[in-house]
Amino acid sequence: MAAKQALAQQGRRLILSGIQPTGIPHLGNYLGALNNWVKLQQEPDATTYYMFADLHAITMPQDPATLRRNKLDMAASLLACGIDPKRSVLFEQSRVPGHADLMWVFNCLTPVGWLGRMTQWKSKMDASARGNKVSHAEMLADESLTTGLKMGLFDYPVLQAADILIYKATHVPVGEDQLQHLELARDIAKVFNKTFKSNTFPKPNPIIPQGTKRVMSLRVPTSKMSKSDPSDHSKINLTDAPELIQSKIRRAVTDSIQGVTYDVENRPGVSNLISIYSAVRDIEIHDAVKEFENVKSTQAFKDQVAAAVIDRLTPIQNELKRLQDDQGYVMQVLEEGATKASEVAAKNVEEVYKLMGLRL
Ligand code: AQP
Repeated sequence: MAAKQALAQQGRRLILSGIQPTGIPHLGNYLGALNNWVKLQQEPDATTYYMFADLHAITMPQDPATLRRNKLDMAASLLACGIDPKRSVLFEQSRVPGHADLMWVFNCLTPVGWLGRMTQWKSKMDASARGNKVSHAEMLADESLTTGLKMGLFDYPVLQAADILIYKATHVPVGEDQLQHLELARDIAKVFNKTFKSNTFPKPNPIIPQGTKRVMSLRVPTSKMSKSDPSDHSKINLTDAPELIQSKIRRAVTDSIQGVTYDVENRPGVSNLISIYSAVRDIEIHDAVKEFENVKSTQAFKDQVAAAVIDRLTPIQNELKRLQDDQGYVMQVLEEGATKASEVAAKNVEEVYKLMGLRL
């Protein structure tokens, strides 16, 4: 029986990904991550774990009531986007103690210098403190440049490594901005295996989804669309009503050049809208550009993009409304997810503790 099970596991990919419950997911989260999560859970060789990274969310200040509401909205949104609890383990990170347990073990193995080089904590610092010329090392050495840098924010790539390795995940869907953290997880896995002369952890590989779009802000199209952007007009939330989507896209920053052409460098706003259009319609960029060949005005172009976005989001929004009225079901899914994830995590933490001599 065990041999049969081992055979069935061979060549399987164990995939883990997460999203921070820091607000309503937006079109960027959907096109860059969630849509791909739904596809991955349908692949026959994949076991998929998807989590709400609530412990990561608190690396920045969070109002408790808002965080609670965001978590519920996020759960309903993920289900509405098509995450199927029969195919995927959907769970809250903070419900599985193994993440923090393993993080502590990894903290005791990870050189501080590795974390000093990570770009994320620096990017969350106040722009004036970031200063282009100040290196990571210089920043860390000068307390006045890192006011507000909490240990959790500095250390969260180690928690990310624990999130991945606690399930012995072999694959992690990531955006390019997260590759550095995945590399750190691979290094930590290597250090652990070497220190304790074991093959406990696989080296997780990135899945960089083909054709996935980095959706940019509608207000500043050179920055990515972000949940925490204070301007609501910079993003399209999955819950936005059709009229609001149309108004946000109509007001999206473009340029005064005639016609619709794709040129990310010189026409970031127009290119972002083309890219959104091609993604929601599941067509190639050059086919999208062709469709706009005879468009009469910028407003007509924007209205066509808005109509396509609305078309794509309407079924998700209908399902989301239904789920928001069925909180009992959403809570039950999360309960079952936490139970399944905790079983696997607890077993793997025990294996680690035994190897390290923490168990008698
Ligand atoms: N604009 C984007 N375009 C494409 N993909 C994106 N993702 C985020 N923004 C875009 C992808 O969504 C997944 C979940 O991201 P996250 O919520 O864990 O954190 P994030 O990347 O920091 O997303 P936000 O929206 O910018 O959140 P805040 O404002 O809270 O920091 C990831 O796979 C991410 O690549």
